[in-house]
Amino acid sequence: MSTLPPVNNFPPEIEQLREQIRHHNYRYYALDDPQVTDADYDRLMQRLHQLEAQYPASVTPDSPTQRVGATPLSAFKTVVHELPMLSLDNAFSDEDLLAFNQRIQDRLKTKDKIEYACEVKLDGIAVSLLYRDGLLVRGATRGDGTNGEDITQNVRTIKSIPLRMAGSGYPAVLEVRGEIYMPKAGFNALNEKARAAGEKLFVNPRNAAAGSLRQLDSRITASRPLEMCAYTVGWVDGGELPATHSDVLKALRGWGFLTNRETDTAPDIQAAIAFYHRIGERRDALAYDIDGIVFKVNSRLLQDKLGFISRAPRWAIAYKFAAQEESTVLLDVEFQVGRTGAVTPVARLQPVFVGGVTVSNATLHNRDEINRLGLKIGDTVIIRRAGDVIPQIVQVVETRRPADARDILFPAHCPICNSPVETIADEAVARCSGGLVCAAQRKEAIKHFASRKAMNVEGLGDKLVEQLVDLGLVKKLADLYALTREQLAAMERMGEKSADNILAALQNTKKTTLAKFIYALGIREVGESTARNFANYFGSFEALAGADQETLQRVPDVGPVVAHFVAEFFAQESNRLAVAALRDAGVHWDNIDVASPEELPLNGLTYVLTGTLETLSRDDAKAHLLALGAKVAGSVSAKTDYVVAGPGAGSKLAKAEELGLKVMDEAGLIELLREHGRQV
Ligand code: 5U1
Repeated sequence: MSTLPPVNNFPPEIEQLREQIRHHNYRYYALDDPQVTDADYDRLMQRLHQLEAQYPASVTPDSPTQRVGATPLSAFKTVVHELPMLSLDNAFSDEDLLAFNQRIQDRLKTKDKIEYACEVKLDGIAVSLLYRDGLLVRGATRGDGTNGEDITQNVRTIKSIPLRMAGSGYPAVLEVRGEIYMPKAGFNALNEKARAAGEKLFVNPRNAAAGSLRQLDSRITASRPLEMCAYTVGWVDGGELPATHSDVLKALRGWGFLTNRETDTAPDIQAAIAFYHRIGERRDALAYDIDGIVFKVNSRLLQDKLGFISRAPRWAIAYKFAAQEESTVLLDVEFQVGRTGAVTPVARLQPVFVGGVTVSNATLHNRDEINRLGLKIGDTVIIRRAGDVIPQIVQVVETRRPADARDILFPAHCPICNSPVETIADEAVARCSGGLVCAAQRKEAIKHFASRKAMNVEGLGDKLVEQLVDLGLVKKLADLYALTREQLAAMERMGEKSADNILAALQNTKKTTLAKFIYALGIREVGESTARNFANYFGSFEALAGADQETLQRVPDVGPVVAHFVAEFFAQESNRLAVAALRDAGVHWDNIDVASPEELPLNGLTYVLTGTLETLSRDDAKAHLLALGAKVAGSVSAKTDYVVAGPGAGSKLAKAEELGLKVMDEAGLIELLREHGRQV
């Protein structure tokens, strides 16, 4: 980085810091390739804040410290777009897209293949950013395409929007257009916080982004996890742009804008269709919501020849994915009882096709959720099913409430065992007080015990567990090991062969690991990774069972709530007896030689697993790495040390290669694990 001359006798460090911070913003947002840690970045910002406080006259509007405006607005001013912000025609099938290509060829009087730029269509808010001589001077919403709202104060708070463009060679006037959106993780965290505070939740990331941009107080916008991806330019003056759309995007990246990574050029319409289907398969795994793919004729010369029809360009189209939200009717609410006795309301819906599947049930979580939604039976509701997420009711359409809509009444007694349902103060959840007297809780506890990540008893599926409990053959966990061939063979859809297989599976899985056994007990809030942490910390079951709450909280990721549930579990004699009965039945494991975390051989290293592992299951690979002290992360970043890539590894492997990270295959991982004494 160059050393800049002093400005107005202020210490040159001020402008140097600004340059450094802009450079790191560029690395982080435009290139997705940070060169410093978050802590180092924060230190630079802190130092700049400090110097600017010392030299207030040095502060310039494009200083990285000047993102948040101090005074809230009373209203947004209207902006008239110099060039209208267009909308897009839609396609809903491959045939629609082929017809679009045909229209273009016909209009251009050519049979030549048309090259397309392919981009994801982010589900956010379209915005226009105006730069003069590289400085952000205005941010506006699309509005009706002609008149938008001036949201300059708010867009300035979004860190992926440069206040001053990077690089050089940009036009004197450049209007950058794109989408402001809220990534899924930020949206979930925001809603979690709102839920905890008893506040209204946002319906989806798009509404959250829109609501965040519509704030008159930019400090609120600044607190929201928004990003902006540039996807085109509008008004340009005093400069030239590249000849193709894909090169315009590259130029924008060079000037410091975030552009979407899921972008490609397709040499013809068939390749464009393949791009749509490829992204469609990965839609749920993306970090943000998309509602389609946008195809644009790549040549800007051809774009000009094609022109516009009403408010949409002839040279672009949005090929939409299945909607993730639909409306339907709430027919009834039933109540299910879970493993820990939680009584959960479940919505029975008029079947509706949403997010690619037909949905007829949705969880309602708890009483608070029903109150928050203001829900009644008979209401028309909006269902959202994004990816693998359980369908949710996100909104009631109050204008369509029928006159005979009914209130939802929580049962005072358990629908399964008739024990009283209790609601503990400060807990949103209502619980059946029946404990293991309640067949529903017993069934869920046994299903959990036998499940893949717990004891992994193959063949002992949910339906079979339900029959065994209903017939009174299994009253407690250890009863599983006393089942006979005759008893099992007499169950529905079972023969002697299946009965033998289940008996063999029960025998084989008696030898387990300490972590799996702890997890299998189904202690409240003790998931797989917490169970693993307990096993690694205490080394033996006795040490865990005898630990007090203070000691329990020394275990990584264990706070007072988990410590309370664990201590409570072991304080109950019925639970101690249940464990003793399991041990009497032959369930056993090896204790672990406990080493302090710092002594573990992979302490401080972060691994990412991607692609298919053929020998180890992914869960086992993760468990082995964690046991050796490594961290296992879900995504690749500059902080990753090793990527373990199996066949079919996709974008994570590509990113690892881009970042120059060390990559190993499964054989390499197994060798490493064995070197450190793991039995694989
Ligand atoms: N990715 C992307 N989204 N999107 C939306 N590109 C894009 N282009 C648009 C719109 C409305 O319009 C231009 C084709 C003018």
